[in-house]
Amino acid sequence: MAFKELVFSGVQPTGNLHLGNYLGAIVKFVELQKSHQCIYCVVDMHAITQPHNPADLVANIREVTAAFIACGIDPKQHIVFNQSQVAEHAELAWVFNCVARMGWLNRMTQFKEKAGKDRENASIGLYDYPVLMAADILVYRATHVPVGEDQKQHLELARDIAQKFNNDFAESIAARGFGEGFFPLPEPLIQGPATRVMSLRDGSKKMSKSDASDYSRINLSDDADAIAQKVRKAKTDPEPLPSELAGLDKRPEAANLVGIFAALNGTSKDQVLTDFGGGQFSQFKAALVDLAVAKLGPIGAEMKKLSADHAYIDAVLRDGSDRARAIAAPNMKAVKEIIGFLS
Ligand code: AQP
Repeated sequence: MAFKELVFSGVQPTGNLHLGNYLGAIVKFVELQKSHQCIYCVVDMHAITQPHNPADLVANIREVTAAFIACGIDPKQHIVFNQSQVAEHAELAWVFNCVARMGWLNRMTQFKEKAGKDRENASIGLYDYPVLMAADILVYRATHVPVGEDQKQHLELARDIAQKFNNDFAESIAARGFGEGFFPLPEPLIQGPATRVMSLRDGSKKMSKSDASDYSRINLSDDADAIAQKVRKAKTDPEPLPSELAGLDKRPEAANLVGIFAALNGTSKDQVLTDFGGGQFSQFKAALVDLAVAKLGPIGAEMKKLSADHAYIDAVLRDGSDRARAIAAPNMKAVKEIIGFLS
């Protein structure tokens, strides 16, 4: 069965929204609006899988929503909402809990990284996170999911869950006129020069919201001075920049900065090396500061302004939630019928 193309993706409101979230995900969200119908979600239910402060969570939900809009997402043409306002996410997640296998979840590397050594003490929600993520996507029967490289494994799990549901209930699905499968197998969209932006302090670690060092990341809320300081202090090596891509092998910090420059400038890493190869890092970093300030400065300013307008942001989320629910509810009703619930 051919599914109507629909884009879905989400960002957790866990604070410190950064350049990795922007280049790995949000820039693509903005681009896809031109060619697809899109649903962008502030995934607040994922944000409670680890200890959180309620007052910060409310502020962070508004901040991510403001960031979406400041970056160029149009909440009128597309859907912007927060996950917890659409109960069908949790409802479908329970059904998927009964479809997904323990063995599949035991392989998830993000849980291992986030739970660390104290796995016995991690929340069940953190372990189950990828199942809820599958429900987030599939409750809309979304076909395309723009994400950073770190979410690839979770997307594969979502595909496995969709496939198993389609197989397990094939007869019931066909009997209700849904052809061979009720759920599409969602395609990850992971492209471009910055699918995995690394920490500015350590090129082997992903840039992340939870890194204790603020110098490891550029926050979308950083002002020009903070951006300049962080880029200048970014770890590099003593060699000049190479003129060809192969010269970046085993130079993770240099490769990261070149990738960031390319993504911010809308060019390729090759082009960046053609322009800056052979030169010193100080020159390249000065150009990167100018570029980053020009691109991110206006976004940060707009984000702050919008975040403070609670009435506007809350109205956007309410309207988006109503429109999201209008798609999710009939899909969930069909799932209930397919699996044999009376509804
Ligand atoms: N460093 C990154 N490079 C490229 N893409 C990234 N993403 C996250 N970090 C990078 C992408 O941003 C989107 C939203 O991510 P998220 O908020 O749902 O969660 P996350 O991946 O857990 O983000 P963090 O910053 O890494 O948080 P912590 O520190 O809590 O682990 C996703 O599409 C993600 O791929």
